[in-house]
Amino acid sequence: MSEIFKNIPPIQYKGANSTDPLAFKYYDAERVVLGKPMKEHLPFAMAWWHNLCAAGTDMFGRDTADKSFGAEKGTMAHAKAKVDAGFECMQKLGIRYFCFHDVDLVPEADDIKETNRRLDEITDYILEKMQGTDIRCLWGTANMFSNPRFMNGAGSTNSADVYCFAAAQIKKALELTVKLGGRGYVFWGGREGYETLLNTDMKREQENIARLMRMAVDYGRSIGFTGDFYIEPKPKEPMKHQYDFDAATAIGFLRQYGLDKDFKMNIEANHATLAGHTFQHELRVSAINGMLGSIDANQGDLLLGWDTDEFPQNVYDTTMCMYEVLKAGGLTGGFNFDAKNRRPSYTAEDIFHGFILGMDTFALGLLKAAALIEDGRLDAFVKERYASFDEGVGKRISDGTATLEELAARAEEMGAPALPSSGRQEYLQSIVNGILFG
Ligand code: XLS
Ligand code: CA
Ligand code: CA
Repeated sequence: MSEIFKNIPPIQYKGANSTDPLAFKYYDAERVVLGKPMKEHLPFAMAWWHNLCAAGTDMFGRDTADKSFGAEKGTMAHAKAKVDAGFECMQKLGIRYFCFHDVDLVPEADDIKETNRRLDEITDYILEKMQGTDIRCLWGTANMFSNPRFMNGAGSTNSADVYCFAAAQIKKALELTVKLGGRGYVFWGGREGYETLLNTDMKREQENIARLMRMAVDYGRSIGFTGDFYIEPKPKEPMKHQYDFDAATAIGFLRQYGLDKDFKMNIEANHATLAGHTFQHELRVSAINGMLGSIDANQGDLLLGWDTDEFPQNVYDTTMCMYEVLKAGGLTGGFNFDAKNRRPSYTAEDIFHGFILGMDTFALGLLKAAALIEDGRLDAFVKERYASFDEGVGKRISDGTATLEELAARAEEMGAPALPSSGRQEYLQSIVNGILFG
């Protein structure tokens, strides 16, 4: 196999003062942070679709990048060239995981039996490439949103035949995920939502989605899939409203349908901000419900109302992300760069610059989050802020032994309570700045 990215060397850690554009400034795979090497804190993954398929086409113009990798697009030779390019890219960057949709791997045929045959062939090839490397699959999924048949969703479609087709794709994608040793299986509700309630039976659609997920869990477990299923919340786009709006909504849905033992969240930073939340909020909601599974590591543009899937650059956000992840004891999944270069950044070097930016931004976030935890002032402040619930009546409230009558009697006795203690937000923000830039 010939080298595809000939001008790109293996990317090395050269330290914060390096000006080498093809070197890590902060991501030092073996550096130990809070007792574990960075590479274990940060199981990074490459997204097949953005890195090997997307070439810059948007609503107003065609491809700017050449992702043919020397083969004719739409052929199995091209599918294999993408495998070669992906493995070279991951190896040069020290990325140990990848994520895929079924149709990212091979051109889709008219007949699903032929598509599945192609998928068998390409995954044999991927397995061969995995041998002798430490590269593994993070998660797999089925694309049930691009083909026109899914215009009304997959699990939420109004067509039972389309629903069967979705089931067939999930079945195959699960088999491939197991074959490639994937840690997880993702449901992103691509078009699981609606454009107008005038034509929508919302209850039926949600029940049907839950049934499809239940069938997927039962089948997955029957073929030896022991990993987590994930819901990846997103509030809108492509649909006007999507049922997996945010983590709280998705967790409520999973509990309602008894799916919460098999599912966790795959939280994407860009989807969090589209839902009107911070990335940290979505991570916290997932973590306190025991459902923080995996992360789609990207960022959006707060001035735009759509999903831009940019490589992460915002160190405040990755710091608070890693703060949540460290406090949750790490992820069972990983950090998937669901991110693409901007359309005018169309060269091979740009691909590597994107990953270097993302990996360094998360490495910095990890270092700063560890420093915040070791510093301890944030934790101590929060503990003290709720201290009134650690003793006396507050403790009885926390223990669940207080009654409404007892509390009311106490309130009458005291007259009026003193104001709660100050939230000290600006002081706490200064601590964060001090750790980031001190
Ligand atoms: C799209 C989603 C998608 C999922 C996988 O907005 O981020 O790429 O991660 O289907
Ligand atoms: Ca995503
Ligand atoms: Ca996205």
